[in-house]
Amino acid sequence: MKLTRRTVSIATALALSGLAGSAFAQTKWDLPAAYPATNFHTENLMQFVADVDKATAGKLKITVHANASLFKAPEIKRAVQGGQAQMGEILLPNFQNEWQMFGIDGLPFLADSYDASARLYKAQKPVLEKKLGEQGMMLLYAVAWPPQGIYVKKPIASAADLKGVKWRAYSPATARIAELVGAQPVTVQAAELSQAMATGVIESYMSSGATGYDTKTYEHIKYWYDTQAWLPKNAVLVNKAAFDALDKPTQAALLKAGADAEVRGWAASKAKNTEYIELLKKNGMTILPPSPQLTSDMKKVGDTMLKEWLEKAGPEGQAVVDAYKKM
Ligand code: PCA
Repeated sequence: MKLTRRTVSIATALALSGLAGSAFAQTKWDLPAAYPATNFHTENLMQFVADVDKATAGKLKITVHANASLFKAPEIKRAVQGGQAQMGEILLPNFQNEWQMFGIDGLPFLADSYDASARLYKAQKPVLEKKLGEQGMMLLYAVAWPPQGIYVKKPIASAADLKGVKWRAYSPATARIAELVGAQPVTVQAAELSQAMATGVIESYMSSGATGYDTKTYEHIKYWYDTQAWLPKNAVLVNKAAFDALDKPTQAALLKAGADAEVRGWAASKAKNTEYIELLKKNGMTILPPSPQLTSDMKKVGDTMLKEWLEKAGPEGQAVVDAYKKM
């Protein structure tokens, strides 16, 4: 073929932009997530994906599979580890039984505000990154859910009022809370929560205003006690081999978009918390502060759980708690 001036100039342009040879080789990744498309974590993921698309000029296309449509919440971590998905979003405390440190942000009243939660993340992050690294993954970013309160059908004055109640758990820690207050735990992930309420499988649970709104909890449960007990985090993971297979500019674009998503996600969580609570009220839910008795009962539950956690987590856990308390 005789090279015209035009083909030469296109080839030169491609070479200069670093796209030669791979200009049409688009990389496609899947990103399973467990929460609905309208949830603020998922919206943040969509923005992240758009940012990556833009920064790589369409070279890395990531598809978000919301609402546990590709993998169920407890399966996402293993899918990323095994490379069935190149990325995934998990709820860290879901994996506490595998390694206690995954569950530190699921303990009641260890970190019960956005500021405390950000400090706990800082203390936890080095060991979290190390552990995920050993498992062939990278922590791209993590964002806290809004503070957790108690959804319950009837007004409660103390933890004793939760005895015998069918209680939805989403993690080992939320199941342990049920045991400690004498409720009956059933583990149900967010994607199945609406149905579990509709069929009467559960009548109470602890979670954020976000999940109460996402799942239309107000259609079944009328009270939410704003205990602000803990702020569990979602973490976005990347399979390390998939990351290593990307070219350097694409890797840099992914890391930059991830860092931006972390900042944006924490701000959205905070701002949306107020919005979600307003939306619950608008839909007929009564939002109440916990009574001093209920607060002190729940704090006692938290103390017991921290003690149990430290026993299992050992010196590594103690070191993270100590580092956090010094911050
Ligand atoms: N919503 C998720 C986890 C924490 C939260 O606020 C859920 O209830 O499943």
